[in-house]
Amino acid sequence: MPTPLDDARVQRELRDIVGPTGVVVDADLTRRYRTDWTGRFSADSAVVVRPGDDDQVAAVVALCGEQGITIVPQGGNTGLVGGSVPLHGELVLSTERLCGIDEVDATVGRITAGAGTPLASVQQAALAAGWRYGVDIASRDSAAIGGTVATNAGGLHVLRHGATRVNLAGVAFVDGTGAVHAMNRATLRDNTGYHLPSLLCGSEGTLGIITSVRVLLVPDHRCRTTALVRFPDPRDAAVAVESVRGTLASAEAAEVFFAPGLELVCRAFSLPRPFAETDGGYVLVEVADADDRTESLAAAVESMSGVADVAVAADTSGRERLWRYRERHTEAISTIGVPHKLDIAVPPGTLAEFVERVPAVIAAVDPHATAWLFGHGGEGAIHVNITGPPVDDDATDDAVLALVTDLGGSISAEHGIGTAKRHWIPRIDSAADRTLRAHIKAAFDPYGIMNPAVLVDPPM
Ligand code: FAD
Ligand code: 2HG
Ligand code: ZN
Repeated sequence: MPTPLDDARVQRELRDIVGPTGVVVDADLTRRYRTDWTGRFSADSAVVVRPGDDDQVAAVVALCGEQGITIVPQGGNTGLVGGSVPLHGELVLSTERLCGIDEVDATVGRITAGAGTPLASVQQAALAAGWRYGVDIASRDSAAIGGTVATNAGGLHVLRHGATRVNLAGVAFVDGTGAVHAMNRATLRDNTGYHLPSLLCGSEGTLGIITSVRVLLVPDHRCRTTALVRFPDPRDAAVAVESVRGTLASAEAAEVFFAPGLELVCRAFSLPRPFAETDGGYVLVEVADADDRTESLAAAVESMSGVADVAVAADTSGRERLWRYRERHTEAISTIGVPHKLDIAVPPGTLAEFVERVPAVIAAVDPHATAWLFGHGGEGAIHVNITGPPVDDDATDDAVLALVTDLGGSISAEHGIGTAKRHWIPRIDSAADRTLRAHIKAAFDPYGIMNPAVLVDPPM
């Protein structure tokens, strides 16, 4: 069925706002904007609009409001929950031209950047100023800083520095009516009522379009040591990774993965096995401080039960060699098929039980499915990737999420709800919670045009 976006007059008006190269409709050129990173979520066609400044964003949103055109904001399109692609004929509003570091304050440790700036550029600007940005994810080269705010990205250093919301000092954004809001206070403290940047953080494009971001930086601790520890019994690995938070104040990462994932990574990227024996579970711990904390790391590993092998590195290339076994899981899994991705968390003390039970829960629904487990075990957050089931068959996903909720866990610890998990919102939120979410959305987006298929379910 034709939509207002197919109307030549509307496309002309969009070109008038963003310039002739700012609107992309050619099927080959739009492919990368309309298929998600995993290949699981894809649209047949798209109109992509690339504004170059806040006023252009505001004018595009206002036009969409008038015409009843829905919008999917898009940064680097590395999101893993189907929230960044136009699955229902939405206009794709790409932030890629809102790119660049606007301000680096090396005295207090603060950076302001356009929403489309790659996360890696923000990280590099922080290092060049003698600081570090506390958020790091493996998609750093492609993910945009605005996208990391919109998803409240977590990643590898949440244990020490928190997820994006904790590191966020301000945003500029355009709401669903086309009004521009600059929430970038110059002060380091701000307690003037509702903290709207925090609300925009994790909103997944449902409240407005973030056009600029200000983040706070953390000290650049140069003394770093990484240990990779193998446990023949996977349950020991799950218990050990959870213990790091309480035993090692200088820990910046506590990650976990298991033998099948390690084997897949080694096979996919022709890497040597880290140890002669490979069965069981692995914990990767990194400490960072102004002084060398290798001894505390050694003491923490010593206190873990069931350790069989340990590899330690304090130099950059050695640490990277250990990290790749963990970081390359996502890419390795994509070499064998289109995965179903879950990013759950379970309450402290239940990770070992979850890890033990989840393969059988998946097998009971689909005996041919394979589960891949890895993630941020230090916070009880685990990625369950499932290969085998057809892309549109949610049965195994639902079985895992049912186990998670039975254990009192969270159905999203990092990646958000998107379209993939939206059908779970009525199962986890009360009617009162859902009404409140719908009211918040309506306050920012009264015409209901901002990513309407994502996160917030329609008012009851
Ligand atoms: P997109 O994919 O473009 O968009 C994601 C969502 O945010 C969509 O709902 C979109 O509408 C919305 N959005 C994007 N930009 C804006 C904006 N400017 N204003 C309003 N809404 C917007 N995530 C983690 O949390 N931790 C990880 O460790 C991690 N590792 C990853 C590793 C790999 C290899 C990959 C492929 C992904 C990983 N991710 C991780 C997921 C993903 O990179 C993050 O969710 C990231 O924050 C998304 O940023 P993006 O710019 O690509 O956003
Ligand atoms: C990670 O921690 C990312 O590596 C991606 O959040 C997880 O691929 C995934 O499921
Ligand atoms: Zn993750």
